[in-house]
Amino acid sequence: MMKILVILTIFCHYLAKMFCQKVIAVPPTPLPILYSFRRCPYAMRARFALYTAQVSHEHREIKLKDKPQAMLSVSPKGTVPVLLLSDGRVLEQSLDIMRWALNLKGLHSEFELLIQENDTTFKRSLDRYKYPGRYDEEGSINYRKECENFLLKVESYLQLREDDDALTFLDMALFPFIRQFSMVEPEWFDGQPYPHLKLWLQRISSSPLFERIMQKYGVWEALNPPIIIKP
Ligand SMILES: N[C@@H](CCC(=O)N[C@@H](CS)C(=O)NCC(=O)O)C(=O)O
Repeated sequence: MMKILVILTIFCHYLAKMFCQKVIAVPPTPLPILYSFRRCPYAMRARFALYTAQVSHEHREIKLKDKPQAMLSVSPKGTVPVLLLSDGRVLEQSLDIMRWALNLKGLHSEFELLIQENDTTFKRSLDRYKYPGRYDEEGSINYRKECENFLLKVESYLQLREDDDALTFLDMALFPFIRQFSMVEPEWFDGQPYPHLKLWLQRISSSPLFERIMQKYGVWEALNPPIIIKP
């Protein structure tokens, strides 16, 4: 069994090299390992995908201010989420983890654009809106307005979409960030006219899936028994 795993690891190493993916020389792990931080929106979208695709994995909760060496040695850039696959491949971007878990080959270009905008201009303005003291730039109301340009696009998309319960790749990718926006000034947000967006937020926030991905875990310690997630 061990021999087969070693041969498999070497083969995957070779394949990943061919396709320029990062691979590290670690002993094969029985299950993929997810380094995660509960409130991180990138980690949330990765967990959404892993749970939806029913990928069993080990969950390692980290502190952003005290990242474990085990994580930094597989991914020195030091952001979460990081997924270490059983064959030694390392996925260091939330969208890569989602694509891998959901076995996604391609996405409609309109959705790609929305996700790209979310991860760049919207995220930038959201951070400045959320932490007005941290950035010595324009006032937070201007950043809120910038965020709203994006919200309007999502609202129009949701308005056209058929109502169904299944969470899509786009939902998982955007929801954690838009939820953050809605929580900066909840009373102000309640008074705004985004009927489809509000329903969408409400539907996902109250879903059992969301409750599961937001389960609280203690910070990972190598000596403690592993937290195994079997979605
Ligand atoms: N492009 C990355 C971004 C991940 C990211 O920035 N995560 C934040 C937490 S939400 C992080 O780990 N920051 C490092 C730090 O705060 O030290 C992804 O999509 O996974």
